Amino acid sequence: MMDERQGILRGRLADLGFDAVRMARLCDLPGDHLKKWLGAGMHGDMAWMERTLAKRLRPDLVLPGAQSIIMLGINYWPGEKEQQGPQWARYAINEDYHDTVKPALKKAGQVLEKLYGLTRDDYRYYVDAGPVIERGWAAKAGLGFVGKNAMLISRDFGNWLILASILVKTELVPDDPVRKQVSDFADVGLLCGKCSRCLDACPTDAFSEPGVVDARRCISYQTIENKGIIPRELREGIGRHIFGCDICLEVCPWNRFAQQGRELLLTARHDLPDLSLAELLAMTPERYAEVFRRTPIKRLKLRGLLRNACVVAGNSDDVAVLSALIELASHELSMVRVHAVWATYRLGGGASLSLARESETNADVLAEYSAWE
Ligand code: B12
Ligand code: SF4
Ligand code: SF4
Repeated sequence: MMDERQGILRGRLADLGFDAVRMARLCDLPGDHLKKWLGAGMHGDMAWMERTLAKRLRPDLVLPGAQSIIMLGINYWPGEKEQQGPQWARYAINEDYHDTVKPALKKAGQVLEKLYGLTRDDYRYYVDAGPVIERGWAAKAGLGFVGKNAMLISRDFGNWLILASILVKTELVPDDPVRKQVSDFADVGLLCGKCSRCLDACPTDAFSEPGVVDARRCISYQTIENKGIIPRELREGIGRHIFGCDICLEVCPWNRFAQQGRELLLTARHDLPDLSLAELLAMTPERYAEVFRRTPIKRLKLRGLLRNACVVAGNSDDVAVLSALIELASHELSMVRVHAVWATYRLGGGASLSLARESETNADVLAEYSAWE
């Protein structure tokens, strides 16, 4: 079925900076998978995922009367640029996409209003933070397929799309999924064939099965979402990852179709990968606020960044950072001290901590010392 307005809509959305635009008709979602994932506690401390379960499964609870969903992809592939020092997830080396994509979604809403005679109450848009199973709807709309790495993989852009969505109280002509026989959301690995590179490459064994990430074991969760102590057994696997992880995306052969992003909705922060480990370990609150203002990293707070920097330091062989670590082993926050003690021992500097240890009273930090005896 042809619809002229829909053609105009696609063009306008592309002009606004959305690289992929696909539509799906809303329907009930098979909720078993998400319920099982939550039931097994794989969401860790992300309690908001439990609280929003009903809405995630029933878009009509988010927007009563919604009939369609527009799924949008923003290509953020920066081109092949190797990061020498601490590694940042690629999406994070930009100003916060939550802030830069929202204004474009607002304009997209205005386009919808004009074209379809809608009002502000007839649609709702989200990027990442809404109660929408974005990858499921994106697969349904044919924006790509869900890989064994759980990512929505596009045949035009590989693994490098940020997703956004607009629920609309209008019937739009739905697009086909990448293979027509796809009828639900569970076709994980549809175009993966025998490949299992992502599952094999994960350094912390976070995949409980293909397509299912146990967030508690995922570096992305541990370095971004976890606000407390990173479990000891996962620290080594974190390697050089200071914020997020792209390993299971990077190894995917579908990235041969990746194209450099237009950067219409993203503002690159080329300075971030240049920050050395020593600079990160020496961050002051003032410098942290200045450097990470407007980036997604601001939500980590200085304490989270110092914690992650300690883990990266403990995985390095850079003894030049030992003095900074020894200083952090007396930091006012026990969470930072725990990781600084771990890293200091890993770099062979444990003997220098005897004074810090004598004055230590926190149980978590004392447990870290004991682990090294
Ligand atoms: C919570 C969350 C996380 C958690 C949990 C990740 C996970 N795999 O679920 C953590 C913090 C670990 C995380 C990490 C990352 N995330 Co994240 N995350 C989310 C968030 C907010 C919710 C995802 C969710 O509902 N997870 C629960 C699981 C169960 O659902 P799901 O995998 O998304 O959905 C699928 C299943 O339900 C499946 N399904 C249904 N029935 C069945 C049955 C079976 C048997 C199976 C196997 C599957 C299945 O259908 C859905 C689609 O496939 C979304 C945004 C959103 N609102 O959706 C972003 C999102 C998924 N994340 C995103 C990104 C970019 C990342 C990272 C790459 C960030 C980084 N570089 O560090 C990593 C990648 C990790 C990975 N391989 O998944 C993007 C993904 C874009 C894309 N192209 O796929 C999203 C969509 C944000 C966005 N708006 O762009 N993330
Ligand atoms: S993002 Fe990293 S840690 Fe998480 S599942 Fe992928 S490879 Fe494993
Ligand atoms: S790396 Fe291989 S198995 Fe993993 S998502 Fe890509 S194609 Fe699928």
